Formats: sequence, C-alpha cells, structure tokens
Amino acid sequence: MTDINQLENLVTQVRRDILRQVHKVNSGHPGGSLGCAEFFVALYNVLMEHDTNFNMDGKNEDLFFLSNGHISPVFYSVLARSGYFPVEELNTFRLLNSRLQGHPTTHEGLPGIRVASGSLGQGISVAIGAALAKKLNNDNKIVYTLCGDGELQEGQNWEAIMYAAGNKVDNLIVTIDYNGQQIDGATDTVLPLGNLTAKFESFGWEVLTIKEGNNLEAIIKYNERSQIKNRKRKTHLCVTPHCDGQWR
Ligand SMILES: Cc1ncc(C[n+]2csc(CCOP(=O)(O)OP(=O)(O)O)c2C)c(N)n1
Repeated sequence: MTDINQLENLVTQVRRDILRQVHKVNSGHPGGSLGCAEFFVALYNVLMEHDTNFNMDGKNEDLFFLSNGHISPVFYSVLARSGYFPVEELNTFRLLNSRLQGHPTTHEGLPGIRVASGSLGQGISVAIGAALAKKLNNDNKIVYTLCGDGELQEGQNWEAIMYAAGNKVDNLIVTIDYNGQQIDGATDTVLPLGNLTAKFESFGWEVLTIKEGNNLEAIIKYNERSQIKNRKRKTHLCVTPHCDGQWR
C-alpha cells in the first residue's frame, strides 16, 4: 500500500485501535503509542519487506524489534491491520490468557512478535544479534528497531551502540522516539540526554534526523532502503528523532 491518502486513513484507524484497546481495560501506555502511529504504518506498509505468513526465523525478510515494549497497542494494531492476526483480537488487549499482553511476549505465540520486550534497554542488543545472523546467512535484508528516548538512559543501550560500531553492523536501522517525555516527566528533567546526534556520531553511527516525526512522507523519505544500499561508508544508521515536538 503506497497511496498516501490510504496510509493517512490507516494512521487514523490505528489511533482509534490504540484508544479502544487502552480505554477498554483502563490500562496501558497511549502516549508513545499514539505518537508512533505514522512510524509503524510507514514501516509495515512501505519500508519493510516482510511476510505476514509469520515465521519466527524471518529469513530473507526485513525484521523489526520493538524495544520500548510498553507501546504495544500501536504494534498490535499495525500487525493486525497488516494481516498477522485477526483485528477482533485487539479486543483482548491486556486480558488474562490473551495473546496481547501489556508488553509483547513470545510464548503466547502472537504472529509478528519475535522477542519479549518491556524491560527497557534491550532492543538494540537483540536487533544487533539478528543483524549479525543475517550477515552470517548471506541474507541482505535489514533489521529495524525502535527505542524510546527515556529508554536510552539504560546503560545496556550504550554497550550495544558501541558494539555495533566496532563490529560494522551496517544492516541495522535504529529509530529513537524522541518525544522528550518519559513516565516521570520530561527527559530533560529526569536525566538529560544531551546532544543525542553528537553522542551517536561519536560512537561511530550515522544519524539521520526526521524533523517531522508525525509526517508519513517525511518518515518514508528518510527511511528509504535505498539510503542504506547507496551508502559507500560502512556505517550504522540511527534515524532520530522520529516523533517531533508535539508531545513536549
Ligand atoms: C528497565 C525498565 N525500567 C523501568 C520501566 C518502566 N517504564 C515503562 S515506560 C517508561 C518510560 C520510558 O520512557 P520513554 O522510553 O521515553 O518512553 P515514552 O514514555 O516516551 O513512551 C518507564 C520508565 C521499564 N519498563 N523497564
């Protein structure tokens, strides 16, 4: 699906899904979910080459790992609307014995989920493992991951960021949901992130900034796969920020 109007309509539908899921059980994280609706719609409808006939190994397809697992409502909505599982199952969000737990897990067997997340800080490490596996298997597809900005306060991220640069993991795109907020307040108040671009670059990453993170066309433009394929430098990509200041 590449028609921009259809995609915009899908974003609206995804936002409806998010509100319905969270409101029904009066539980969940609507903020980050709503803010990332355009990113997920672009990812699953334009950017990634993926197979909705889910296979855990994910060979010869692009993979996505959600690091900030608390924004599961947007992930579940887009997976369902892409055909991974029935849309009606969104009604079971956060219920006992549901496959749609508050934070995604693998043992419920929900198609589209390849790793449990929710304990913040682990997604980049997981994505690096998958990206390295793709290289070993001569699989030239791309691995995507999304992290929260507050999540970057977890130390494991910086070990992973350093590892990726040192090991030339160049088939990986990390996107940061740079919304300036986390549960306890503004990231600038809780623990300032400083100049994220300079930090990633000093670790050897290449940084692309999407100034309008809630603009579908901007997200698509900055994430186009050709941007990786055409690169001459062996480097790593961080696309940040993706959600612009509207949540600040
Ligand atoms: C290791 C860990 N510590 C704390 C939490 C609790 N927690 C859930 S969401 C969240 C806020 C994270 O902020 P950010 O990544 O910016 O996400 P946003 O609030 O913007 O969606 C926190 C602290 C957690 N899930 N995991």
